[in-house]
Amino acid sequence: MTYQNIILEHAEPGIYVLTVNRPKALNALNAATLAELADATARVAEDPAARVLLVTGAGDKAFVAGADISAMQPMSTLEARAFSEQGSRVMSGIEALPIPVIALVNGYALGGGCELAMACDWIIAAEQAVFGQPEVNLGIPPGFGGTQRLARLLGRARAMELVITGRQMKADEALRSGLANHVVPGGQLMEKGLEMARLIAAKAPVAVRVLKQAVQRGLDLDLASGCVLETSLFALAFGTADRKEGMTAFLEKRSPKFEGK
Ligand code: DAK
Repeated sequence: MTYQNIILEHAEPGIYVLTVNRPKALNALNAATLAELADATARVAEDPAARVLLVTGAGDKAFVAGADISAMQPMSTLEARAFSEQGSRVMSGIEALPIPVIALVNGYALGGGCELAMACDWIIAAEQAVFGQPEVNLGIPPGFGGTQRLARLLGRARAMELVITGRQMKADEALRSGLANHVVPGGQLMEKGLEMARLIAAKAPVAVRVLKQAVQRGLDLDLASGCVLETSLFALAFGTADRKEGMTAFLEKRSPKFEGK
């Protein structure tokens, strides 16, 4: 598939950058863009050498300003349902990638944009980033998982307030409320993302994948079951050559060289 609305770059070994690229519509998500995002996600998932995916928006104004309102306005209920399912599948596909996915939120992340950012494993925001679920102002609820992921990330009361009032939240509030992990000046966003991606890419790849699974799957389990899951994943990682290398390097007082085996 050739892309018209997104850019997928292999920026550095193991590091992919996915950019939603419709700056004239503030990178709003229409069906074609969602289809391209699904394709790009599958391509990254199929690359065994992939270590980290960074997701961002083109231009300095928007990450993604939401689902495309002009595409949604004439939809029938059934078409809207299919659109919502398509969007939800894309968000779940990103969430299910075996490698860490970091959202670099460079501007407006509203509606489907906030949902896309929340489907990533964590968010680094530019100072000018603005988050929100303003769908209520259009007479609809969020349709790509927003009510569910926001409540899980921020807790019931904060999420409820945001989706019901539709108010916008600036980067400093996103940081305070736990939606964003870091806030940096806009010009430093990509460098900060790459810096973190390089750090992750240098870790033992199997351990990183196992850690993502342990935290993500464990949150859906009770504590005892989560600890059983952790033990299984621990044993899996313990059997790798990288585990031997990591421990040997520590004892030999040198840096480990991990190979993903
Ligand atoms: N869709 C389409 N075009 C958009 C857009 C969007 N979400 N956001 C902005 N644009 C377009 C504008 O129409 C404008 O186009 P032109 O007039 O230049 O052709 C261009 O981008 C620049 O936007 P503005 O002129 O408005 O720029 P401003 O700086 O004045 O304002 C803004 C920036 C982000 C505050 C404003 O554009 C805005 O409020 N945008 C809409 C934000 C929003 O409401 N987002 C949520 C979208 S709804 C469901 C399925 C899916 C969903 C829900 C339910 N089911 C089936 C149940 C998902 C819903 C959403 O995400």
